Amino acid sequence: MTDTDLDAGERMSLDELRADQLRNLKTTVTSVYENVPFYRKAFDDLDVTPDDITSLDDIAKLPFTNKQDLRDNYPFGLFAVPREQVARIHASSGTTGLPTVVGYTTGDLDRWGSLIARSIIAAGGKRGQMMHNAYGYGLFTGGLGVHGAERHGFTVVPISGGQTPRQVQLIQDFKPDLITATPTYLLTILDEFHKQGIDPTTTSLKTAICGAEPWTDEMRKEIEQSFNINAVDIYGLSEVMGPGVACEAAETKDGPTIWEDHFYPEIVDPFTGEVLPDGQEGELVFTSLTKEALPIIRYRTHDLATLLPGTARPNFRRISRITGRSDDLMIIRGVNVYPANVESVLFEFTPLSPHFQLVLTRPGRMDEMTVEVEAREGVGAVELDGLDKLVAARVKERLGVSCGVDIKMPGDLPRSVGKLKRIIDRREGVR
Ligand code: DLL
Repeated sequence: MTDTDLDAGERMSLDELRADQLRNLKTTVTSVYENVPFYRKAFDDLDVTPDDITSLDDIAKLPFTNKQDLRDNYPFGLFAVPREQVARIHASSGTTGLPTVVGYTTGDLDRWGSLIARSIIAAGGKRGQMMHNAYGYGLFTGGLGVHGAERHGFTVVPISGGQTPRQVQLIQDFKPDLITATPTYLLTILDEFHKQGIDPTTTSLKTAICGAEPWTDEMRKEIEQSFNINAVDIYGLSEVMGPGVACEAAETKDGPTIWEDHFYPEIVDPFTGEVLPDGQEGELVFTSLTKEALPIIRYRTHDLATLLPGTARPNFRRISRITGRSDDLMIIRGVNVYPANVESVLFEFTPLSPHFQLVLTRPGRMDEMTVEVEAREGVGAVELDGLDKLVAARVKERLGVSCGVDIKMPGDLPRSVGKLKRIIDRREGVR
């Protein structure tokens, strides 16, 4: 990484960055006030106008936007430009209800592509390299979002998710330097290497850029060692843009750097909405600064994280790894647990593979959680004897929650081709 690899946005001084952010915040706020009836009403309800924004701190005067607001204005009600100026539509399915629909002008797509290139370079990629893109194509922002790298000097292989034997073949034949996939799908690809008898450490791959779902440093180590590559974390969400809102730098691997010249971050108390100081954990909130088709004000992500000072890009703050989404919070006998917490514990046990799911039941009045986890290939009965009890005891010790543990044979659990569903909810009448 040399200074010449940095783009103009990354080279701004802190003063220039703050001035740029304020200028773009004012433009964004004016655009939504004038063009989006939903925001006009929300601003009027709070008695705030674009003229009230004279410093970045004034952002706290603005209303929040929730996923439900996108649904209430389905499909195009929050767009700030005429539909004819929208060049691309994406949507996120969500588990219930209407999808949330997002749109991009050609300018938005250009900026997105530049941020993808910036992310790949931060991740350790170099222009001229080939990228095997195994994020799903279609309405999901992962595939087509990352694909934007093709206009910035990268060769993109648009394989999408699925057809796993073919993924292995194309990695072997095309010899890409970079791979993009959810961490759990990368594990599925890893299994396929073993199945085909190919040593995954011998591929051309140097870097994996993984995101779209929570994963732990333990999982990173598993991926890095199994493929003999670097693995970095990329974060994003469709309502704010898609992949590339933030990305980790290869040299520090200390949490995704937020591309703050385009997205202004805040952390708020998830219950009261009060803005919290940097360093305190809470819900991530983003305001877009440069989007035209769907500018978004103080979007409540439901992702729980901490804002940290910049390192590899000193002027841009980082997010800690996402602990979990508030939607994935399980409250087991009064104790809060996220799947990632369980993932960290399971990695302590070498006979266990990284393939696991959490089954929720409610046999009586209380919720119960059973950890279903596969043994690693080749592990014998002796090593597994009594291991379920040891794992349950360790989960209790580390997370404070009692659970059942059911150790499965390799291949017994469903595999991911994209975002993995970790929580299987079998509680009657819940949700
Ligand atoms: O998942 C965009 C994306 C695609 C990001 C590819 C990275 C790579 P959505 O489908 O709208 O967009 O889902 C967004 O996924 O609010 C988080 O809960 C979760 N998420 C995304 N990246 C990460 C990450 C894409 N690195 C939701 N770590 C977000 C943890 C992540 N969770």
